[in-house]
Amino acid sequence: MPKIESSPSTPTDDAWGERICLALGEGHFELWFQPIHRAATGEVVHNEVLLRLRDQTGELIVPSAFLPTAERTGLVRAIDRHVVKAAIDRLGTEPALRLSVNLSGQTIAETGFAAFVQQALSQTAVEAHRLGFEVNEAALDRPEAVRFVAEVRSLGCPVALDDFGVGASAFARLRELPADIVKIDGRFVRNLESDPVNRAVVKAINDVAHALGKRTIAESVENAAALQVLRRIGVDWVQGYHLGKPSGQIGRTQMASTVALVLSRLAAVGIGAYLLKSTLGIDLIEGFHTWELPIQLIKAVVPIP
Ligand code: G
Ligand code: MN
Repeated sequence: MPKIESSPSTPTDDAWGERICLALGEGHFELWFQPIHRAATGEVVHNEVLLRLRDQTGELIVPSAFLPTAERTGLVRAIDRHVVKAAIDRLGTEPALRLSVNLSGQTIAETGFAAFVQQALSQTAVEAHRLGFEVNEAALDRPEAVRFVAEVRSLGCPVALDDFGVGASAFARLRELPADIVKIDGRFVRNLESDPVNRAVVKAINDVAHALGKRTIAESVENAAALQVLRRIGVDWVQGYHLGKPSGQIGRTQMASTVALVLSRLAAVGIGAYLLKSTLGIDLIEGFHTWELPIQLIKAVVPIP
């Protein structure tokens, strides 16, 4: 357990501090997961790790109950290390899985945390691109935090700016913020279908992020109408109760999305082959009508007699 910085603590902090130390020592923290889907196809691209504390009565406690104490006492750094280690262990057992882990400002400003990540990855031989991090813009006010982000990005870990749009940052700052992904804050997304101002905000963030070469995620997608609007705007990925609630199980691509994905890829191949033949006269398979290609491909995938 790392040395904890002392700061004025309250009786509530003392009680929660003890519970947190006990939970770390005895394994009472659980990783929960919420899937992030490709907006166009519904396919699950990765899962966000969300922490839960299981108390002695079996009740689940959400981070908003214990994080304020953890932040005040510095225990949040031990919690973040625990979560990163547990996430990497999970990645080690599932080669196709990708996870993103939330980190606090204190953790990413800590000297040696990037080295901790690098060592934990190399011990388990997990590829860095499968472990992402989510940090908020306020955390990046400290130069040490910016250095951490540069270090893990150079290892290959994707970094997302969490809850973007509600902090103090202007678009001008987005250009300087070192991140691969922008997560559009859920407050702009929840009532998207009925609020034209929020639609304009989401479109603006999405356009600026794309112009800067970053991917976008809309958080808190709660209904089909909001998802429809996000697809029209061109947001890359979506997350929210409408698509998948946080759960103890990893979120996976549903069968219907898999079928939609296979069909859309087949259609793309068919259209590509048709364009090749009609514009360049290139026949992919001699004596074969290009319009037959999607049918043949479907037959290859689905066993039709
Ligand atoms: O700040 P961050 O994006 O890491 O917060 C994730 C939190 O948002 C989690 O606690 C999760 O339970 C919550 N959340 C996830 N999806 C939804 C949603 O569709 N609606 C609402 N209101 N909250 C959500
Ligand atoms: Mn997050």
